[in-house]
Amino acid sequence: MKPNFVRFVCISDTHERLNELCPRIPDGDVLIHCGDFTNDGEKWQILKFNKELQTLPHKYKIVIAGNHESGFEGNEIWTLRNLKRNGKGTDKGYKFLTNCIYLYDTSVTVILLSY
Ligand SMILES: [Mn+2]
Repeated sequence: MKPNFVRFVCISDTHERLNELCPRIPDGDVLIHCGDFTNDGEKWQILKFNKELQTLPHKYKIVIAGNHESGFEGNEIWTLRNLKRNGKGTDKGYKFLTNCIYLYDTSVTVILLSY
């Protein structure tokens, strides 16, 4: 990592296997997880991901939900889901993401200070 540069590291589709992938994720200033960190959005899956996120060294961690994070979308009509996803997920599951900045139809400004 060079001084006076910002390194973004973008990942997605870790599907409950972030812990296995952690050693291969490069360090950086901002980690962006572009969704599908779970298979079904179940609470235990979210908590597992949240715990594993904490082990990564990035200064900022930004996460959005993917289609596998069932229940994250507030206005979702659960009866329109396909059978495989029926009954799966966690209503407002994002509230269990305490080790990152969770974005949904919003943005964030991060400030990195160099010394
Ligand atoms: Mn996927």
